[in-house]
Amino acid sequence: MKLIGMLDSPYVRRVAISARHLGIDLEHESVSVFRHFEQFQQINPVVKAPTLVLVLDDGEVLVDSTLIIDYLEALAGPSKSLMPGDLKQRLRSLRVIGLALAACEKSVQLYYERNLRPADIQYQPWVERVEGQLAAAYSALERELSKQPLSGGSEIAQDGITVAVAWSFTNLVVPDQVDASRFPRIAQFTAEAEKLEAFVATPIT
Ligand SMILES: N[C@@H](CCC(=O)N[C@@H](CS)C(=O)NCC(=O)O)C(=O)O
Repeated sequence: MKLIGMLDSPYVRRVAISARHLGIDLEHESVSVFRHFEQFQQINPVVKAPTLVLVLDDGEVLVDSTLIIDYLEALAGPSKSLMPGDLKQRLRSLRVIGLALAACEKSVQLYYERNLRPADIQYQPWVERVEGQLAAAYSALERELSKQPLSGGSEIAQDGITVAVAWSFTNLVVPDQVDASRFPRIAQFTAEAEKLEAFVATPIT
């Protein structure tokens, strides 16, 4: 199976890191949705990163990081799962992942607004709305971490992977939006996660 997309996409990176933790060997091809649009179109006409090419199944493709991870989880089997079996902990994990994915989405929207839309047609009320949503997502995450720390080190799970990937991504693309002193638990957790082998092997830049 081949994972298509750049590692500076948080969605591609969370799939790559999850695959490593699940013990699944994925071939990776760095194709950009912007710089290599036509090449990407040949692989997946919808041009969404990540795309997983299921080489053994006639080159069928799968999109959306969460759906790809769901498939990889099924391949790896329950003993390797990165999701808690306990219902209460699973709910908490889903809540944390949802917030981290919202932070990724809002960071992407701000990045696109700043870098793709010409400055003279940028719409400030929309920008402020997205900035507020991004801050709300990280504030809610910080509260979650103060209630219960995330498992890290060799125990890192899907919630921790997604939080760390999201925080590193926001710091890469819209660093002015995140002040580590306002979100100390997220910043500290990410600093530790970025030292893990799977993170080091899948660098964001
Ligand atoms: N919900 C999707 C979001 C994927 C996404 O938006 N990826 C971006 C790259 S970071 C992309 O494909 N952008 C190109 C486009 O939407 O045209 C996921 O989790 O995979």
